[in-house]
Amino acid sequence: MIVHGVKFSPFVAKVIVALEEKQVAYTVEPPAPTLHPLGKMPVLRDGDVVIPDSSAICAYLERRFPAPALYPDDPAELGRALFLEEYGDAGMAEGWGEVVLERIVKPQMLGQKTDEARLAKLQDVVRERWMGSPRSAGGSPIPAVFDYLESQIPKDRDTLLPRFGIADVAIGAHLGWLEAGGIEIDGKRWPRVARYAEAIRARPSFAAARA
Ligand SMILES: N[C@@H](CCC(=O)N[C@@H](CS)C(=O)NCC(=O)O)C(=O)O
Repeated sequence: MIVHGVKFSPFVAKVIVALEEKQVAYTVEPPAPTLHPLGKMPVLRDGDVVIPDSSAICAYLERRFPAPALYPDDPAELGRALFLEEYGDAGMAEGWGEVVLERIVKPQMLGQKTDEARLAKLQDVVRERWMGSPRSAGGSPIPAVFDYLESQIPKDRDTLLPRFGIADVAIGAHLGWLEAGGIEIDGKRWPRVARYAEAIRARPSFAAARA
């Protein structure tokens, strides 16, 4: 099993966490943009099988290695888990790619200087989405990411659904943007998010995705 990508991408982290949870052996190799029709990472190679996209890969891994299950059997729980995965991949990830490009990729990988003024504007945009009063593309008020997550994380459990699964894989991975962007969770305002983020970060599969 080969995962093409770099570990600091939360989308790559999703795949690594799923492989770790299922105890499948894998290696991480450099991004392979020619294997992805959108030039993105991750891409999974399993012999002759090539799968782009973290969600497609995780669903593939579930069928290929059914235990332990990461997707609920119950239809309502499955619907909720898949929405939370999509919320992470779309709602949480939005805007971060450019922040990481300016803050990390340019100086550390491309040998280019960070455009500090551009970075500050990009960071304001993600702060507004995560902690402010954001609106949808159509102008409707929507909950800030931290407010929505606070409403979804149970008071007394460190998994979103009764059992650890794809929702935690995705939401946990996308909480990883915070580190890349230099944003801390205010535990007084969002106590459940702060507790959940700490618990998920300590899980061995997530530690392996960072190592
Ligand atoms: N929907 C895709 C999103 C993947 C994605 O956006 N990956 C980013 C890295 S975080 C990427 O490859 N960006 C490079 C590019 O777009 O050229 C997935 O779930 O895998």
